[in-house]
Amino acid sequence: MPNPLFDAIFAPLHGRDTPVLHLQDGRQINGSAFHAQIARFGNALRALGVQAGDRVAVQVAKSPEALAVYAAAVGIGAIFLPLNTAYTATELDYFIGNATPAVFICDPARAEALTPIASAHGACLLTLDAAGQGGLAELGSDHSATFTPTTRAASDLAAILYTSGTTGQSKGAMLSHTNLLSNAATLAELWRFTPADTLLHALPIFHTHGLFVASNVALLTGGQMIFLPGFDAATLLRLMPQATVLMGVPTFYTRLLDAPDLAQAARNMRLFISGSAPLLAETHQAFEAATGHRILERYGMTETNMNTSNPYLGERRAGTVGLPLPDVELRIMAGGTEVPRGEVGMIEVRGPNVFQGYWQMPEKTAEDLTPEGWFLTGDLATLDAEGYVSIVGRAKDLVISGGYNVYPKEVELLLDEAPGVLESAVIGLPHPDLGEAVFAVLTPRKGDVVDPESVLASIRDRLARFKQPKAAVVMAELPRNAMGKVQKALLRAQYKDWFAATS
Ligand code: MCA
Ligand code: AMP
Repeated sequence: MPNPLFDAIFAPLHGRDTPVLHLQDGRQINGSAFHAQIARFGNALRALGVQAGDRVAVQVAKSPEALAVYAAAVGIGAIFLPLNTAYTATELDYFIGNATPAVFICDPARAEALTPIASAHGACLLTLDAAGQGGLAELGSDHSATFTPTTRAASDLAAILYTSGTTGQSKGAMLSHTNLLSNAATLAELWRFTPADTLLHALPIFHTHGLFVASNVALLTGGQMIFLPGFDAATLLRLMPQATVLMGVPTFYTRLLDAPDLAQAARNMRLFISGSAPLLAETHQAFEAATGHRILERYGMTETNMNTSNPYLGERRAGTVGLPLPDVELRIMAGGTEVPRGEVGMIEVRGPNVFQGYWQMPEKTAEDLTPEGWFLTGDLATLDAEGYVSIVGRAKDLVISGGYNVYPKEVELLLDEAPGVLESAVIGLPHPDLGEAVFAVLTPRKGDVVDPESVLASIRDRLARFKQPKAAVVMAELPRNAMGKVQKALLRAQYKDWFAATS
């Protein structure tokens, strides 16, 4: 196959005269028009000199054109690198410096601020705004709508997605054509996607969930998407009667449950899917009581795409992430051996979905990926008698806030630099809307007085907003165990009701 991912997902759009994308304003884009847009972008990027294997970095608002850039980059054999729109210039400097893309596409409003970063790392800066206008669109309009994809092997890279690290340093997960395509095909079959499906798409398209799980699966099966710029409960309810499937993070579902008329809106829906963060069993039950639908929960990671899913036809068991996908091997390990059923260990997975390693970080790759191909997920889980996986904790120090991952180390490193702060501990606390919210405990240097608000203000421009603590407190010192390790579990227990009490 000349270009496995492009040929399977985007090439079939050529000549399709039915809609592929429906927009909030009622506009529809049919397959051939979308394919023409992809072709123009692909030809424009080629004309700029972008070659197979080059990185194409993108930090732009969600739009059909932004999705077309993904397809174009894959089509010309480049490696697509999407970046969260919340990242600050400081964070972007790291990503662009680490990935050294040939092209960096950003919002026109940020172009001036980001020009020095692009030039410092040798990237050509282009723009694209939320309405699909900007430098790239202008270039594209000069190019042909006829497109021949660049030949790629199944093992060649199609994308790099950065995932923060427990050391505070982000790592670029390298994903091959096979990684993405095999997972999309498996999910499409398991979840019974057909060309008759219309996916309500309200997730961002810079992470695995919205880009690979949602968009790839819907496009691979010839379906349609109602492509929304973000989540808004009222808009989702209004458009739900025209859709068949919704994919969301648990916050989508808790917010929908608060909305009136959910049951009426959900009447024609075929499937509700949740992932990226734990869905509370009580949310699952409340959703079923309100709509009659049992949410199908699945589990995955940036490095592996999806690993497990509750069944489509069998029992969707609340509080579990279901069974390993048909082509994914999963084992629960402790001390180098598999634990007996029911006991807690770390999830390891192996299969065509497992990534190719971290971009230019062979030592980090070796820490998480064994020579036999097992990926050490850092998630703690049990298996029940029927093989359902329940995630019970994380071996990695990670907070998941509204489906976004926040690695405390990255936040602590910045907080520790604030005037008067001796050290900090960042933890996740239960939050009624976000599931978990980021919270900081600060200790003062001897003789200093620390004002939590000023400390939080000092990191405001350096860290994406969703990573910033929603609240901070000062303690004389952090609790430590005999080894000197900060006892975050004690802090979590002490402040567990903070957001319940303040929201
Ligand atoms: C927005 N804010 C947040 C979050 N989102 N703070 C903490 N956590 C968040 N998740 C902040 C904004 O910075 C802003 O702060 C304020 O909240 C309101 O912003 P707004 O954009 O209006 O928020 P929203 O539209 O209500 O967004 C909440 C959301 C969104 C819908 C839950 O975060 C979202 O779409 N999450 C999905 C994330 C996702 O796709 N994850 C998948 C990763 P201020 O007002 O102070 O400026 S892939 C993955 O995890 C794996 C592989 C998997 O299994 O899928
Ligand atoms: P990411 O960094 O975005 O790749 O996040 C991956 C992590 O999200 C996993 O290692 C899990 O800790 C978590 N995760 C994803 N889906 C679920 C789920 N359904 N239940 C619990 N945790 C999940």
